[in-house]
Amino acid sequence: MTTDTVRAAPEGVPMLDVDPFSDELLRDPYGYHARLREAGPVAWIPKYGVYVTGRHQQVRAVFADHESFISSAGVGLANFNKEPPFRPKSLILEADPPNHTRARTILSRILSPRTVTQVRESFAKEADRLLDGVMVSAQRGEVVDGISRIAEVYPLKVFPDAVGLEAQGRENLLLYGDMIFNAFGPRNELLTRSAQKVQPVTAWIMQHCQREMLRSGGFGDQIYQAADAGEISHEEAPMLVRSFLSAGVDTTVNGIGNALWCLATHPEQYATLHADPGLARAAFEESLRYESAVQTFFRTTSRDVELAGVTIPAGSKVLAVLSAANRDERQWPDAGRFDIKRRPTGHMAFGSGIHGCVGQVVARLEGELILGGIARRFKRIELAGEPTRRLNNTLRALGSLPLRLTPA
Ligand code: OVM
Repeated sequence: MTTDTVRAAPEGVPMLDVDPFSDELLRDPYGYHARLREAGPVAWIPKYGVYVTGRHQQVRAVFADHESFISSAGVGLANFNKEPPFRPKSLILEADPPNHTRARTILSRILSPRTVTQVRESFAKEADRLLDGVMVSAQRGEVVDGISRIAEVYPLKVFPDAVGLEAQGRENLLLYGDMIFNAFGPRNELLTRSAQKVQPVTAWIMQHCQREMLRSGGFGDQIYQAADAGEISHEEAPMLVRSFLSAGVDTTVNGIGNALWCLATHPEQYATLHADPGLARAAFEESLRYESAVQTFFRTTSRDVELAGVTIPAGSKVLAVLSAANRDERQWPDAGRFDIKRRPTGHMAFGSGIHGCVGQVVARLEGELILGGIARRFKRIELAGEPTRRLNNTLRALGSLPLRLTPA
């Protein structure tokens, strides 16, 4: 089956004749998101023959009902019950209970709030070190690229350090992330191009999931300790380390990059943050709502299931547009306004339910430390040129973000 198969909308379901994975809509998705929410609580995309929802209530309902909207058939467009997965399935992302529960229990223990108190000091030191270097550039009057100097550097340092990965070759993590997040979409140009490097990058990733490659005591080693304790098999352990290396870098890179973009384009909001750097955590949270790094995930129906009055037949793919839910006026007053004082509890940028981001405490720590460090050092943050986009089927990503940072 090709992705060009056009299928008529099921009776009573509004049709949305768009390609959400086209360059045009990936570049600027917000007009289509508004049309998606207006079309109805559930709509149909003929190009891919999938159901789609972009309202907060329904996105939340899909994630809440993990027995009807399953993950084991893949959380991308591809249905793993009909075609083989492009890589061995993730033991946590692409799994349902009870298998999912075993993996989730281990990862949520390793990435617990207690862990965050343990790594906080070293993460803070690295943020300070990085931003002191940015300060030197700013004092010289140089334009700083918020992506290559800040957003890519910081997560690529602190998270792999915590996992226990050697320093050499970490750029592979960015290439791998780009590829797997493209692979949740259709087999378009974007996927084809990023998948060209798949062999050497995948080999590097899998090699670095082995116990001998991981510092003792790090997040990776702790997975092997769980295997020693009999919670998972020793064959499963490297696959769970792979989840760290898949989900832990490109997500936070873009969470931070998008937050910098939000602040640079909303000077009055940055002034508020600069006046009270204690708002850093709230500012990061609002930027996740407003400009979500992970835009979409699919689910697959395990049975005929009703969603907002529409009966979705078993075996259907359902596209949940997290970023559209995050700007749904039904949920958020003045949804299109970036407001760091909003406290957007219940946003969908980390998903929700049993598959809700297991690393969110670490992601928030990284965002808070970078935004707080910037807020304390700089009076203003402004665009010094046009940002460029790095298009990805799932991630909202910037390729470059030229910034003028004014020391306080
Ligand atoms: C995984 C995985 C990969 C990508 C994303 C993700 C957002 C998880 O391999 O488990 O969660």
